[in-house]
Amino acid sequence: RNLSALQRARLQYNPRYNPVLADPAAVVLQQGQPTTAAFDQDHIAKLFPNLYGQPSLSFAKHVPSHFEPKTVGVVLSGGPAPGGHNVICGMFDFVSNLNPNSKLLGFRNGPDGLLNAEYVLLDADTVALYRNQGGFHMIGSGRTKIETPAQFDAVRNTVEQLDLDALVIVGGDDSNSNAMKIAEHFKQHQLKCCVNGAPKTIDNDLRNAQVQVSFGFDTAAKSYAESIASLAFDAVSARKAYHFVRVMGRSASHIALECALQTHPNLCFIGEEVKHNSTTLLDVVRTVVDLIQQRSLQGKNYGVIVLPEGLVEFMPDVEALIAELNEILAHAERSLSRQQITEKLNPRNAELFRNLPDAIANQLMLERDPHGNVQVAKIEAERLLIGMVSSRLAMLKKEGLYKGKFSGVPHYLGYEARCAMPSNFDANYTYGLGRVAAALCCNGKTGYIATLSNLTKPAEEWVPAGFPLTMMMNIERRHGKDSAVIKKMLVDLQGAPFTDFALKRESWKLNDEYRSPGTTQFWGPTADVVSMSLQLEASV
Ligand code: FBP
Repeated sequence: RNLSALQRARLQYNPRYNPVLADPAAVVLQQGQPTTAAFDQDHIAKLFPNLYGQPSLSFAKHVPSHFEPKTVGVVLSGGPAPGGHNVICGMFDFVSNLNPNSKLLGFRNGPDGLLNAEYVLLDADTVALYRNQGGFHMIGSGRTKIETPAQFDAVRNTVEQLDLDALVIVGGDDSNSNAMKIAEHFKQHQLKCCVNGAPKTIDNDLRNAQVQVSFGFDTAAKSYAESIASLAFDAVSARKAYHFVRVMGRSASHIALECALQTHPNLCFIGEEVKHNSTTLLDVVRTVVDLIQQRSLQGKNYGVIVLPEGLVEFMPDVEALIAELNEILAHAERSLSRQQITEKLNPRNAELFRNLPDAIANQLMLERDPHGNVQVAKIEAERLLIGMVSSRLAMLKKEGLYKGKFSGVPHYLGYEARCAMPSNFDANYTYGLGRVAAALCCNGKTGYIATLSNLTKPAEEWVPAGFPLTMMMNIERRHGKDSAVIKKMLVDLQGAPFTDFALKRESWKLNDEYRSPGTTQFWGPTADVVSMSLQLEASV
């Protein structure tokens, strides 16, 4: 096969994990205290009458016992994240070690595979091709949401038809919330099939007291930070342009924050702070213009500015516009022109919408994803800012208040990192999560998420556990209905990573303190260095 030297070398890498997970037949799960939910306990208890309140589970080693062969399914759900293949490898090794007659079925293209019983039997030769490799293409992924009674019935049919003992859903907060609903549904229908989840998303917002990090974040942030540092050094070398870099991260700015900690850009917006301070689009533009004016007084007509892709939704004026657009678009029976939409908006939103460049207005009108999210990946906020900053600087120039030269170069760092080759951290983390998820399944546990904690220590000391998904849930309004979902974790403005950033950022504005973390390393002294966010969080 046409593999690069690095791909071949990574195929040989043996992920490291806690020895407690080494012999599948010797793993025992010890029950902790009964649990409740993050919020809205009574409501959630009513929605999950069969599974609410299950105990947390810790892992220990015992005398090995005999296990009958198991048939386990796996689904990759949502956007790809580095390490997905290793979850499957970890599961495969665990179930086939437990009993060589066990089977692992990979459902094709996300939840659709479950609905349509489209799957592939994963054998040792297939799995061997994907060890420590980026991408989700071993079985594919998808964003279909399982929500209607007919869809739940279809999933049940598939599981019964294939006589599945267990199913693992690898996904973000929405997919894991769905895993819990499927687990409850199966229990209610007295199916033997267990359903458990694994925490995936580069956005790192599936996080809480139990889940220390979601997989893929470490690699994706490293990959973006490498590019941002290169752009920063390009800026200071060529001295002629401002690079406006939008990075992925839909509802939370964890990626932007980590990239800022790694690279020290002149400016980085954190969506959660923008929201907290009620910073409007015009305020954001003014902040950028001030920076450019100040730097030009020092002869610096260049720089690097980082923004999270979710920024548009955090600015209260744009957020209000998007909320009203969501309503209008959800209830529209046919497609509406920009003019027709403008007429339906309240006067304040209409004015903002009218003043937006055509490209951005069109991007805001795009269809929402199956979970009701605005597709912020397609909203070119960096171009919007460059346009608005440029007009304001032109005005200031006329008034004699700005004498510099401005050239803004837009960049979007998004999809290129979601399938990057997983860092050692993500390779170890996902392989371990796969083994933990398989252990939960093979020991008859259902409605749990697989976790590993103590992640700033060597991988052999990471602590495996299973926590009931209901523990992380609250009630949120989705599509006009109350729904039990896992609470997303946004950037905590009191937390250690943001505090560290807030202390240092003033000095990055005018001084060029750019920092290069370099390319993700797989060997050598820096190969196992974890994200700064994780290090800072663990240090408190
Ligand atoms: P997940 O939450 O499914 O992991 O996806 C997150 C993400 O990568 C966001 O950062 C981004 O906005 C979005 O996916 C893009 O989604 P799509 O692939 O549907 O364009």
